[in-house]
Amino acid sequence: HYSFFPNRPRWPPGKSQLTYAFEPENQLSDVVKGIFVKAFERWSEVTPLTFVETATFNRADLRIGFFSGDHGDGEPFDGVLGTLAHAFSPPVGRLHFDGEENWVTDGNFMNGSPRSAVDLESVAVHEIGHLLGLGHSSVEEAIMYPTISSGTRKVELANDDIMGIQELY
Ligand code: TQI
Ligand code: ZN
Ligand code: ZN
Repeated sequence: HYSFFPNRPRWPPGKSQLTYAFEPENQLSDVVKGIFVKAFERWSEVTPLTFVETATFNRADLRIGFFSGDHGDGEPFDGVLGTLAHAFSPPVGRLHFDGEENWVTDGNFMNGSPRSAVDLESVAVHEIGHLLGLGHSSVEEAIMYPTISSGTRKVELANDDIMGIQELY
């Protein structure tokens, strides 16, 4: 079953359009940015929320970046595997990915791909759930279930995720 953060933080009811921006120093490719478009779509399909990219990083509601090790927010990353990413609950909107992971961005887990490969879209859909106010779920099929096997792709919301997000928005 789905859960929320303590005190149920959420984006305010009058604010259905959320802007997002990428850390300019990361110089992310269009392929990576396109993965975020798809990940946001999973949630906008089932809520009144819309997500629009903006160029002004400092004014965006949701700020996305890749960082290694200590990056100044008291939650350092730990290299390959372990922590993959973290997101802050509303109204903070920071979404950080561990730059040292072997991120898979082509959706292909071929034989022989490294055991440490992590599917970026799967992690992005999960972290956006946190950004919007969802905690973890006890339902194994749910995007918000707290573990995923390395080399696995899980990008479709389960009914449990949909019921949770629709209770908030
Ligand atoms: N990062 C954890 C996560 O996002 C951070 C975390 C730990 C957390 N406890 C929390 C966030 C409680 C909110 C509330 O869950 S992670 C997965 C999964 C991680 C893990 O790097 O371990 C995914 C990030 F579910 F697969 F294990 C993304 Cl998809
Ligand atoms: Zn961080
Ligand atoms: Zn999580």
